[in-house]
Amino acid sequence: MLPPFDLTQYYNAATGELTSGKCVERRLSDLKGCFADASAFEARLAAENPLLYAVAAVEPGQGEGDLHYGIGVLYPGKIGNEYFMTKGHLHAWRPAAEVYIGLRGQGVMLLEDESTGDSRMEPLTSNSIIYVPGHTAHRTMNTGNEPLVYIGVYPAKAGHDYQAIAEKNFRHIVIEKSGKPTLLPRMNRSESL
Ligand code: S6P
Ligand code: ZN
Repeated sequence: MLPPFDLTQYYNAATGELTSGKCVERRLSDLKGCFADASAFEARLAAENPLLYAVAAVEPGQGEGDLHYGIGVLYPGKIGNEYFMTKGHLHAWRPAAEVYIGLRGQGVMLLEDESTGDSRMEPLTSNSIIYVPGHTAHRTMNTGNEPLVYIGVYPAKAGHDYQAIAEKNFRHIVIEKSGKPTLLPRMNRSESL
């Protein structure tokens, strides 16, 4: 059956919109605890609960050698001076790596090695490619003014582990400083959690 292999079934390149697929939507309320400025988060949530991103997961097969991919649309916006972001996760099967391909918009990815804590910020824009090694927590941020659209390709058995991020969050934050995305250590992060 060919349709699962036809990207245009899921993504309209002309409009940048997801067209179908198993779509997950995340709103601001789903990202409680992710943003550094808790009072800015609560103030915004009291006013509205905007859609931050949607991901269409395409899962052609469940075999050992199969690949899955997610097409993500992350909307622009900020909470305080921190960009709209994804929840972020490690893969449940830790060795699983992932390749991100930027399709449109301007963003960055925050990558954090689980064992060393080493962090880096990589630009994610149209035509950029980011390799996320295994054992690496990853989170995407929209640093521009239009939707950020990207594909992430990963082993079928990768899975998602959101728990570690929910408990400790990333060691670093990305904020807008002097008009540019800037990587900073997170203040008040408890290592003992
Ligand atoms: C899956 C891949 C992406 C994310 C998507 C949303 O391995 O990394 O498809 O699922 O960017 O992020 P999150 O952190 O909410 O799953
Ligand atoms: Zn992933």
